[in-house]
Amino acid sequence: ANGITRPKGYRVSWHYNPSVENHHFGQTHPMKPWRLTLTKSLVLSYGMHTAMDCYVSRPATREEIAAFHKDEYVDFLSVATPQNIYEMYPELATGPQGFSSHIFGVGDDCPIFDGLYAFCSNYAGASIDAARKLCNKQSDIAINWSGGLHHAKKAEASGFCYVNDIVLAVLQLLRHHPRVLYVDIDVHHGDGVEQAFWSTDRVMCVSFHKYDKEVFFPGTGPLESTGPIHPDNPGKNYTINVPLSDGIDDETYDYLFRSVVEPTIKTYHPTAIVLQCGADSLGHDRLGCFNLNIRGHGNCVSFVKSFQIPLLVVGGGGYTPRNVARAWAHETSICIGADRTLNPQLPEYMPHREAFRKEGFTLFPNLGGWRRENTNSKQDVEKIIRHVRDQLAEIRT
Ligand code: VJV
Ligand code: CA
Ligand code: ZN
Repeated sequence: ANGITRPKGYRVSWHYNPSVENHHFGQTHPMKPWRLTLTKSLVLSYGMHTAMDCYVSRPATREEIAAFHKDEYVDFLSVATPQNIYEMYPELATGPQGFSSHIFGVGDDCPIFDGLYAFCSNYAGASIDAARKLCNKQSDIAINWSGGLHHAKKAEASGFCYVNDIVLAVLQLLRHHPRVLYVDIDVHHGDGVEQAFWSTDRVMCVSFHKYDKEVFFPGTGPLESTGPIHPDNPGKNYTINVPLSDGIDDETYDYLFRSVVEPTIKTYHPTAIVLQCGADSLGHDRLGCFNLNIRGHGNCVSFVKSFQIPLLVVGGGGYTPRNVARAWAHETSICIGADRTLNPQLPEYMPHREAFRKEGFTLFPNLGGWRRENTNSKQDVEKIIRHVRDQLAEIRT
């Protein structure tokens, strides 16, 4: 009745465990699992679940998490609670104002909340499940909107991320795939994934992000940061960074994305791709500073999909929940080939419809153009494209 059918010739799976919605970083913390509730509401109300294989994912096991993370850190995550944390580490309570602690990275950005380990193991389990569906060819595109937490390090929480589900999923893909391409359109630099695969040519990491050292988190990812410098290190040139300034618009981003991603795929020949779709690169994001619209953001998904290479799609940042949900619902429709079928007006009857009132119940509100101007000049953009072209020429040998 809504015109949504299974895609022809390929399979899409959706991996999700609604238990992730029950966890809260804290009342005023910008990371809101509510965005996942809204995303699910749109996906189901449009009937998009009927076009996918839908799996309730299981929590990742301790051993699966320890495939990347240090044992002591996994132990810590699995036992820490808001009640026992100060007993275990009294120095957390006595740190300087607005402390950023060095105890496994916990602090204001990464608080210890009730159910933290259940939250982490569930979003990680969904990414691992999704990767396995791609490995055994039961899916061509596998989606986990609750994943994409790209800042987590081996033994350290960072930037709202505790367990790096992307690294865990890539490790799964590497069991069957010789080369994995990672593409990250979150407004923040994908530093945790970059660091994990810094010294290998089996994973190529590409991140587009706002870059302003010392000012914008995490402060890494300049254009010149392309892997280890030593000529014998296999990771040399297998990292691509696209540093951007405030206000980038759909047109500029689309041009840059195509100009970087197409030659990268044609040079590297990945056998699987992981796309991190952080929605904090949209205009009007609470933490971001770009001017992308839902369609501009979604164009990145369409473009990557067009290469028809097994694709893992994960979420990431996104701090204006209703727009995150719009973007990820639209991108789900792109994955199943229904983006031209969906009614841009939201379904008449759906849970939480009121959350979308402000912009008039449309999937495509105007998020670009006027809040801040595009400070990325044509010269900046061309310099990036030249740099990437020269870098790719080095690995062709
Ligand atoms: O900029 C930072 C680090 C500080 C120290 C901690 N204070 C709270 C903020 C400044 C230097 N952290 C960033 C982290 C961004 C993480 C992005 C994650 C992702 O989207 O890439 C992937 C999921 C940052 N920006 C804004 C905040 N933190 C922030 C944190 C809060 C907050 C308001 C802003 C934490 C708690 C509360 N409010 C109550
Ligand atoms: Ca990024
Ligand atoms: Zn982000």
